[in-house]
Amino acid sequence: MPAADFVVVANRLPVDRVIGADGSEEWRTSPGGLVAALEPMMRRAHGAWVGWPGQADLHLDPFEIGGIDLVPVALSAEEIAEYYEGFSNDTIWPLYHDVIAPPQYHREWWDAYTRVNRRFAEAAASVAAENGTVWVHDYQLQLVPQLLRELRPDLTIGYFHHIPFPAHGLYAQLPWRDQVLRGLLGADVIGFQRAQDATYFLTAVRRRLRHEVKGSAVAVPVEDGTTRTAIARAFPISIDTTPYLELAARPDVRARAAEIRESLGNPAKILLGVDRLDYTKGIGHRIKAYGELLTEGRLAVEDVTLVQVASPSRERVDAYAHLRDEIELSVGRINGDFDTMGHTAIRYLHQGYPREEMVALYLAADVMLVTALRDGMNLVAKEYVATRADNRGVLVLSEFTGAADELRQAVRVNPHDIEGLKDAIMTAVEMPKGEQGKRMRSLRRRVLENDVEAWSSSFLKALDEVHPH
Ligand code: GDG
Repeated sequence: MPAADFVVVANRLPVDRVIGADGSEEWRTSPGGLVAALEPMMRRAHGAWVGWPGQADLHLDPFEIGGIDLVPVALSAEEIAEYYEGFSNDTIWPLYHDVIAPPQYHREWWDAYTRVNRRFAEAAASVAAENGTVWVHDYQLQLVPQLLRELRPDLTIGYFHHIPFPAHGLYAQLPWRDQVLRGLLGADVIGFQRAQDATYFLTAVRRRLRHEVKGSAVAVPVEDGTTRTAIARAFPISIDTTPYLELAARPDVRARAAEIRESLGNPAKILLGVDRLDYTKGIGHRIKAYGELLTEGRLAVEDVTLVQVASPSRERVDAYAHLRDEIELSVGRINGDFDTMGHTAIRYLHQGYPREEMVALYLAADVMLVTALRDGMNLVAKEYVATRADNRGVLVLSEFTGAADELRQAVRVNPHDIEGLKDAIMTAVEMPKGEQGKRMRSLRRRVLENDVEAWSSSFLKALDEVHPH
């Protein structure tokens, strides 16, 4: 494979292995904002993508799909358990989401994380062209920037952190806190979702490593006694708006939205939640508030239905298995108490759906509930807004999401405050059309002007400014 001028490094390759009915195998690109944002750049700059192909012990040679060179990194079943499910999803994920669930600290998990990060760094080092650019993504790979810099000092290295970065008092729990900061500081530009995340990171750098910090610039000491500059600041991610606009305008998708409403018994209002089944998303808080509104008679099951899509996620991690039990118990109780033969209180769907169906749901929803307790950005909020070309519908948005910094015209909530959440749901349900339109127009302007293409361009521009070639 020829050397690549632009390399993306992410935990997962942007493809899924599909086995046909006749047993034949093929790879299909998995649609996602990140791929869409980077594809043009990948084609232009001769790009490669380094990542895990999604199955244990799959040792594959690099291959090409849709004009992108894919460089698979193999992981054993034990490494998946320790590096991915363990350190990434049961140590870093809960710690960085404000310890909503208790983080587990295990030295073997850290060892596996270090080992696997090194493997990713080596793979990137082997495909990147002289003086090329490498963009590393997310919390599974925080050590890669520094490891890669050691192997290839000629490269320009960017890192983007998709999840929150915690306040110092919490971050300080991490037994390997200094190593992780040094790992990230191997990048020329370290991007975060919110200004607050960047501030927390810079505080940790100042307090733990005692490096000089001026504004968003860190003076990182290098071996010869001099320093190099690493920039840490916010680059709020967004969505590829085109497919959402197109799907929302398609007659069959619009007909499907009407059919969904019909099949729910034509309630006056449909409320919608769409989340991976994750304890950060505040699904339980949302259901609790909704259940109380039914109990108090402020809402009636004949008039409203809550559709909750909870797509299966990380089911082998204990905290997720417990969460599922908890949510399903409360959904069952509420439905048992309030359902009638013709109406259901909560239509709960523990399934993943194609994007067409998601857009039909967005179009059917009068109120979108995003009540995350902590969320890096929350793209669902932006997707809902993008699809509402009719300027109708209300977004209820937790102030603990990155999206809350930008989507100022949403109905803002603190999901921990159940009374406040109930009032916000009522405000949304009762909002007059005129006010819905005023708010939605402003929300849409924001999302359509700041799409994922604008996000990747601004990140790459910042990278170019620090390290011009
Ligand atoms: C992380 C950060 C940050 C969900 N269920 C289905 C489905 N989805 C799609 C949504 C959306 C995506 O998955 C979820 O993105 P979010 O941003 O809401 O949340 P995370 O998965 O936690 O993502 C987050 C993000 O990274 C990007 O930086 O915003 O804060 O946690 O696109 O639509 N899509 C389909 N079927 C489903 O059932 N097709």
